[in-house]
Amino acid sequence: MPRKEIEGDWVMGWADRKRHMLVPGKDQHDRVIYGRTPFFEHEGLITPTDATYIVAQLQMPEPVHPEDYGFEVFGEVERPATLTLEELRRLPGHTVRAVAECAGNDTDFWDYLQSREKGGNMPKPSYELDDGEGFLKWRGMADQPDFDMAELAHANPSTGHVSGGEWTGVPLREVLTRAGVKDSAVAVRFEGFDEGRPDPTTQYLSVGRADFEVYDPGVINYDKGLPIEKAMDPDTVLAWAHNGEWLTHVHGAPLRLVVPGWAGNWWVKWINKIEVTDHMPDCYHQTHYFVSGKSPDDPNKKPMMALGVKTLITEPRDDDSPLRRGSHVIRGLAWSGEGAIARVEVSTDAGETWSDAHIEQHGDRFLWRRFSYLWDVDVPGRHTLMSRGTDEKGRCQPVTEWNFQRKHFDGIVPVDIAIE
Ligand SMILES: Nc1nc2c(c(=O)[nH]1)N[C@H]1C(S)=C(S)[C@@H](COP(=O)(O)O)O[C@H]1N2
Ligand SMILES: [Mo]
Repeated sequence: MPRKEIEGDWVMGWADRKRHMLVPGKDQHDRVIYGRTPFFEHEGLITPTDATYIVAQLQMPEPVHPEDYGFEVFGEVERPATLTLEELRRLPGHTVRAVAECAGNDTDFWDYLQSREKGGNMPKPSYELDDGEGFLKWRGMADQPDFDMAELAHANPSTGHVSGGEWTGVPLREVLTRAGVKDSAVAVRFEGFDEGRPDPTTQYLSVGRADFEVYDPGVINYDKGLPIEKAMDPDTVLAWAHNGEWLTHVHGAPLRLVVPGWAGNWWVKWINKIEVTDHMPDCYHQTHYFVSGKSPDDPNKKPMMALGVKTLITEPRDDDSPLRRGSHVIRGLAWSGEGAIARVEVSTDAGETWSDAHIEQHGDRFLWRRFSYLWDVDVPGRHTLMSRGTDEKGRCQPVTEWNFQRKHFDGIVPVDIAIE
């Protein structure tokens, strides 16, 4: 195994190990707007803030000073109100630890697993962090006259859009209850103060082709309409703090929504308005973008919500090969969108047989669990390692069906190890 670099920054005057940070992707104004998490370096469950992935669909808005900040609560409520951060902070608080995963995380693995099953030769998508340049290359490309989809296809690595975090704020239901939600409430629409026209390139990239019409809503504010049941869940939080510190601007300061178990796009950042509605609102990123279905013109497209069940082997990795005969630890992370992980199994023979792994249990339903398995191997040659998770609801990996946008990937990704 190559020796890992341990020299890093000087912290409080002393040499330290290397700190793992995301590699930021910047927009044309040099604002950090995108970044992937180096989760292979995780030794615990909480992703440090500087390593937490970043996605902004429209633009990076101008920051709002917390003292100038307020948001409106209106619609199907008895007492519409404008709340400041100070007022919000007087309500009974709540801290939730949860995995945040972008719906598009690992999207290229849909194709990889299909190719592998058919004996094809698509290379395994890389988990390596890039320099953030790939992101810049495709942004806005669909609006260029010489736009070429083939060139674009795998322009941007899809991995690393997942982090574990601790979020502190107030349960959304505290705010809704105080405002007097009416029985007619069906959804709660959150609107961010970021605005822009959704880049059609995003959808071409997601689907993998460009021979269909992308719905163009024009300039919009980012918004989502959360169904009232999930809005009233005690773990759905309006958060102003992240990992023990004030929320940073890129992650949605002064206030963002935290929806444990549901894909990142529900976690609306930079909240400006909270509108209780008596119908499901037609939000671009809900009705047109983060949807399941068989094709772009499938009449049965549906908004995607909870994540499936997922495990990821973080150790060993394909490029650790060859390993010596003997005893090796297989280690990884497991999470689910509908509750705690109850079981993780590991296979060292490409899925022929499975054995239970050790799970580091804890009390946070929506935070990932570390698992490990001691692998004794004395047969040289190629070995294929796999892991699969089961959650407390009995859902077993993989859960999510293939969909044309290739969102919510939760397939079993094999790790190929050569033993010498
Ligand atoms: N206002 C607003 N909220 C947003 C977005 C956005 O573009 N604007 N992007 C969403 C998406 S797609 C994801 S994956 C998460 C990313 O959150 P993070 O950048 O804090 O990791 O924020 C969500 N909330
Ligand atoms: Mo996302």
